[in-house]
Amino acid sequence: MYSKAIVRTPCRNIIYGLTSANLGFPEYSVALHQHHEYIEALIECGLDVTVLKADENYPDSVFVEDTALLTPQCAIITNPGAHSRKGETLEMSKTLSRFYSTVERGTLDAGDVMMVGEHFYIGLSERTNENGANQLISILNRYGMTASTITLEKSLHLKTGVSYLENNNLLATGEFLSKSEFQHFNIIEIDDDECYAANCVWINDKVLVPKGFSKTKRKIEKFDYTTITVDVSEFQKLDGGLSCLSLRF
Ligand code: CIR
Repeated sequence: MYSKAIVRTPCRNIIYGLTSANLGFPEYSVALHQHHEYIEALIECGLDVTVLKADENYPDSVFVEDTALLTPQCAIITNPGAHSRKGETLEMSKTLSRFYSTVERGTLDAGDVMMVGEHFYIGLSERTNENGANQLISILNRYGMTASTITLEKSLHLKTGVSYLENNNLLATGEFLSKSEFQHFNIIEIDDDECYAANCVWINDKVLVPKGFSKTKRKIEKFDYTTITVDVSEFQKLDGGLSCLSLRF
């Protein structure tokens, strides 16, 4: 179960955020409104939410998930793969020291890391390389946790295409459906035309689902989860999914 979350208010410069999506520029006022609704959804799941101030120096800074990996035993500050995002970790590091006594340091985007109990799957992507993964694995091992790598061929981040919903249930789409490493999960297959919704978030037996993906929502509800729909269209324009908008712990 999670009790807390950290988010960061989108900045006006969000329109300059990194993207490959071809969906146009995010509308700042809509992004702010959607972010507010996202926070409401986290609160509805029982989380105490820390909201960091917008930082105009970092257009992508609303996507806090990439800046740290939070585990029950330790917090690991990352070194994001995109040059324009590297400085985002400074403030996150300060914030996390309020909640964790040890803040370790790794070299990767945490959007590439999926936690399944005490095991972590690390995507090798354009943003996370083997050195970064190995560094993270040795940190996790020191705390009695394990990790393994998965090579990504198409997706930006590992969690762009898979989400762990606890109880051995894994949402997956595209290249992840056939990965041998995932075949022991109950795979809930997300169709190509709803692939964005493969990034959902399990929080305390509820599942946040992006608005506009009704087939995925129905599939998740068939597994007896209560879903909460959140509109994140402005963040989708920057390749960001639901999970990218918060750190949960
Ligand atoms: C980026 O390219 O870094 C941002 N525009 C999107 C980051 C999305 N984060 C994630 O998938 N964990």
